[in-house]
Amino acid sequence: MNDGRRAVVQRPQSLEPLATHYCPGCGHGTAHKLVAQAIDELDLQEIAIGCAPVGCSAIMPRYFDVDMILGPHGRAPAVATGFKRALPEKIVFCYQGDGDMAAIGTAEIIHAAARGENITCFLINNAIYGMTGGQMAPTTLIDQVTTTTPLGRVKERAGSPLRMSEILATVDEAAYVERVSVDNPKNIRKAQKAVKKAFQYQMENRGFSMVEILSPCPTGWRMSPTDSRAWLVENLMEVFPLGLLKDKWEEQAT
Ligand SMILES: Cc1ncc(C[n+]2csc(CCOP(=O)(O)OP(=O)(O)O)c2C)c(N)n1
Ligand code: SF4
Repeated sequence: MNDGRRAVVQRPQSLEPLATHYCPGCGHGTAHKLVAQAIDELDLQEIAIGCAPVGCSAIMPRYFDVDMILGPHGRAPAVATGFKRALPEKIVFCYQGDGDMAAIGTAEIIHAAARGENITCFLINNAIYGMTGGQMAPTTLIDQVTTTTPLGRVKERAGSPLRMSEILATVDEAAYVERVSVDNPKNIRKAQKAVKKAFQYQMENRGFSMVEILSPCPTGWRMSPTDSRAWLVENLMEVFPLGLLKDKWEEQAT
């Protein structure tokens, strides 16, 4: 703006001025913005290194104006470990879908947390494999219809949804674990705080942090963007309740 007024809403400097390939109503765009805003606010653009996943957000290095690398499916925390150990002055983050983190990448994330790696991980949980056509993920809800569970996920055959945040919160060396959502502006503001805090913990050498972000996938869920937000609140949040699961530093202080 050149008339002396400041724009209220601006694109974060850490995001390229590009339209994304995400479907209408997809939560990845909002999650990207939250990560980029935190990078801007904490002045990390020159020292951040992002480890992108395989999944719909595999193309995210194109959207971010920070150093990024694409890890093999599920391996982002292992790649991030290497970067952080070799370049401890950098701020290293992983961004993973639930299929990426909770299926093929289960070992990498749990062991990164168990080692207390000083990295920041974001889990974008849409309870489905978005990119490959909407198959069941470990996070898929009981009775949820997917292309591989056309009659709904059956517990007796396919088990129950994995709650990664609850699992990681039990790991001794994990410092900070919180679950947030991008379904409405109020929750997006809370998510923004959590994303920023996770980066701050790394900056302060406090250890492993993870923020799980509940995120709509209207295409995979076969719903409109509006209906998918309502479905997220009514169903996903029931199984994946929002809130702080662990803050080792706050616990130690009390
Ligand atoms: C080693 C390997 N196995 C399987 C695949 C196929 N694959 C690509 S993306 C994906 C799942 C993506 O789902 P998710 O991580 O939940 O991300 P979303 O697309 O929903 O954001 C799978 C199984 C692959 N690319 N590489
Ligand atoms: S398939 Fe789902 S996760 Fe992938 S871009 Fe579309 S809405 Fe987003």
